[in-house]
Amino acid sequence: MEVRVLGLGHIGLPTAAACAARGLKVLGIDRDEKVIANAREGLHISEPGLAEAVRLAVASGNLRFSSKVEPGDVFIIAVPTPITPDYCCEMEHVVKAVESILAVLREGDTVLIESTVGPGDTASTVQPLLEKAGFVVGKSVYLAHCPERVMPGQVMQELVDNPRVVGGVTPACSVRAAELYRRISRGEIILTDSTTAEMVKLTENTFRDVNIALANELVKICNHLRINGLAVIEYANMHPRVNLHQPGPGVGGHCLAVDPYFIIEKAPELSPLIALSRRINSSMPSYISDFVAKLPLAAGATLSILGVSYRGNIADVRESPGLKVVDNLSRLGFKIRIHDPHAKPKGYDLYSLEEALTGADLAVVLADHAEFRTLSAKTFRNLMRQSQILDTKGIIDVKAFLADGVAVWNLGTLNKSCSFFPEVAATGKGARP
Ligand code: SAJ
Repeated sequence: MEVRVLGLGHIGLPTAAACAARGLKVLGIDRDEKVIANAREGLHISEPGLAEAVRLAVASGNLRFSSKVEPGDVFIIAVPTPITPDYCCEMEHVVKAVESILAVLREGDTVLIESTVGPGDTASTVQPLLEKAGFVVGKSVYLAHCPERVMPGQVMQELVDNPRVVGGVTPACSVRAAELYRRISRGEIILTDSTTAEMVKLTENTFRDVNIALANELVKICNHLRINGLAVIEYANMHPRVNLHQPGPGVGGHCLAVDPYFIIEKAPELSPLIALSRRINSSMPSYISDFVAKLPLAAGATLSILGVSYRGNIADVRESPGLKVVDNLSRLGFKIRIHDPHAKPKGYDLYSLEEALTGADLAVVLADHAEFRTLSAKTFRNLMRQSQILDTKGIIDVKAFLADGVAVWNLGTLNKSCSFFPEVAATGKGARP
């Protein structure tokens, strides 16, 4: 089976390496020569195990790279589908990628769309491109949507272990598409239609976005009621059928912060809950910066920002709520010193932990990197001018820090007078992010 992977990004490159590791002959294709040069080293994406997997695949002779499409048996489309300014799914890259294979497509070939698209898009946008080129989809070529569902940071393992939903535009397409996934996946392979597969993917991320919006709304309500919202969530999650997610500074990344809009686009009148959840999560950076603005800090005080990637332990800053908080705080006139052991956002100055904390008036934790979980109260106390922390990710042991002379707010205690037992500030452990 000769596989062609179009788009060597966060999904395409790991997928190409995973296919090659299973003995398939793979050509990774990208129109950007720089991406191809980097891909050979497995370097342009920071993902544990990826560089090594690419190196091994290239050394085995199973993985090659090119900017030109070649004939093959299976074409995997893994190009970006950004969101347009009016919150729709931008299909331009998918269309161009599919058009680029038409000249080499042969009878019996399979085209797999892994890019996240709106419900119905594979059948309404991609199928006509193949038909216009003279193919009969489901007979002379096969077309399916098989969404990627891997978590950044554990992509190499999840690519192989996660179940795959294979949605053909005809039943024959599903059967053909499943052949590839049976070769590379240990997870269950579920056969369905393409619109269902598209909706499954979007539903997974929308479920998380709506759940997180509820958690964020709950902490706002609890701060208003002067009770600890993190404790409420932690204790409620002890019920066997409750699974509230973790409140935080907002929702980032290119999945949860984007995918719900692709559902709204197709049924705006029917999706008020999904739309409202997006608005609630998008309001969180301002909720955090408004709180900081109300603290008795001197004008131009120095804030030490711990973590700006959109999620813990990764370098990705796409749609990062942490950076939105930083931008708000800069506009308010605070001096900002960012420390992030993973991310290197363009246009922002970065500092070592010591530089960031020395002389600072408030530390703001905006990403739950593992490195921050082991910091001691002493580090903050010794370096900061005023040793106080706003922990938006619920990772600081409030009780221990308070006992060690460091003031801590978290999302459960933004209304400081709320704590009935100030030391019982929940850790957020009960939430299952
Ligand atoms: N977040 C919270 N509270 C939580 C969980 C997450 O505020 O309880 C925030 C994170 O901090 C982050 C954002 O939400 O800013 C997104 O985080 P995430 O943990 O959902 O991770 P993603 O977006 O990197 O990956 C998701 C995953 N989807 C699901 O778990 C259903 C992943 O499996 C998908 O492959 C990926 O989206 C994708 O590509 O669609």
